[in-house]
Amino acid sequence: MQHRSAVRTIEAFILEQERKHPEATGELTNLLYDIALGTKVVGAAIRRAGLMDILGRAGAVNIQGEEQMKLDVFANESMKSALHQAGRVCVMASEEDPEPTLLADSDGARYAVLIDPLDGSSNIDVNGAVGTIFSIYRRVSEGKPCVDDVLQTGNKQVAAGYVMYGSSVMLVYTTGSGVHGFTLDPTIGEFVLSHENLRIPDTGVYLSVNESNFYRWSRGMQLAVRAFHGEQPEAMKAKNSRYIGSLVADFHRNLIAGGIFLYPGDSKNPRGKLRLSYEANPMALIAEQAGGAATNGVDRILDIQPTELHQRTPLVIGSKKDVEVVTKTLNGATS
Ligand code: FBP
Repeated sequence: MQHRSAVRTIEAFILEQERKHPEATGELTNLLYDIALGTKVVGAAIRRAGLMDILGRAGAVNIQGEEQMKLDVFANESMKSALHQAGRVCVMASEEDPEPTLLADSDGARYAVLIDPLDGSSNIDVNGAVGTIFSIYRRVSEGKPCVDDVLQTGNKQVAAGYVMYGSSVMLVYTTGSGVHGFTLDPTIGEFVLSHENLRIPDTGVYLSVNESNFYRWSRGMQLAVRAFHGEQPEAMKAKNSRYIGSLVADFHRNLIAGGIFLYPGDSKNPRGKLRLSYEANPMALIAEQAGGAATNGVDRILDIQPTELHQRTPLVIGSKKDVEVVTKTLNGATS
C-alpha cells in the first residue's frame, strides 16, 4: 500500500493532481513551485519588514500613477527572479512594470505569467494583510514572445492564485480542478495542504466595499449596496460589513465564510480601480472554480477581452446569489 505522509506539501499535492492528467508535462507543476518559492522570499521579508529597511516609499511612481512602496519593488524583483530562473516563462507582466518583461524566448518557455507582486500596498506600513496575485496562460506567440501572450481573456487561464500574508501565510490556487489552500508551515518552510476543495457559500454573510465612494456610484449600485445593508429585511438579511483594503484579504475572507466584494466604477473612475488582467481575472477564476461568480456588473469578468495591459474594470465578486442581486438590481435600475 502506498504510504501517504500526514504532511501533504504543495509539491506532493500538485504531482497527485498532475497524475490525473496523463497529457500533463510537469511544466505547469514546476512553474507553480517557482511561484511558491518567490512568495516564500516575499513572505520572509514581510515578516521582518519592521526590522529591515523595507517599509515606506521607494521614491518612484508606477504606471498606475501610484507611489511605489519599497516592498512593491522588492516583491516585483523577487517574483521576477523566481520566474526567470527556470526558463519556463516566456513573458511576465506586472502591476509595477509599464511593459511586459521578456524572460526567455526559447521554445521551452511555454507560459506567460501576470502578477500583482504586492496587493494592498496601502496596508504595508500599518502591518495590515497584503498579498501576491498570479495568473498563468499558455503562450500564444509562435515566434518571439509578445504582448498577445499576456492579453488573453481570463477564461484562457491555465492556473491562477494568490498568496495572502496574514496571520499565517496561505497560498490558494486553481488549475481548473477546484480550489485548494496551503498554509506555510514556518517550522519546515513548506506550503502544506490545509484547505482542500474550497467552496464558497452561495449566499454570504459579509459585505466588502469602500463605502466612502458611495455618493459617486450609480443609483443601481447604491440600491444594491443598500439592499446588503438590510434595507428590505423581508427580502434579504443584512450583511456584516468588513473591508481591509486589500483585495486578496477581503476576497479570502469571503471565499472561506461567504460574502461579496465590490469595487464599482464611479463618477470619478468609471472603470473602477482594480486591474482586469492581474487582479480581476485570477480572482474571478478562483471564485468560479469555488462555485462563486465575478462580473463587472454586466459581463462575466472571464469573458472580457483585454485591450491594454493595465486596463481597469469594475469588479463584483464572491457568493453567487449575492453577485446576482447586484446584476439584477443594476439591470432593474437601468430597465
Ligand atoms: P494594489 O495595492 O496592488 O495597488 O491594489 C489595489 C488595492 O489596494 C486592492 O488590494 C484593494 O482592494 C483596493 O486597492 C483598495 O482601494 P481603496 O483604498 O480605494 O479602497
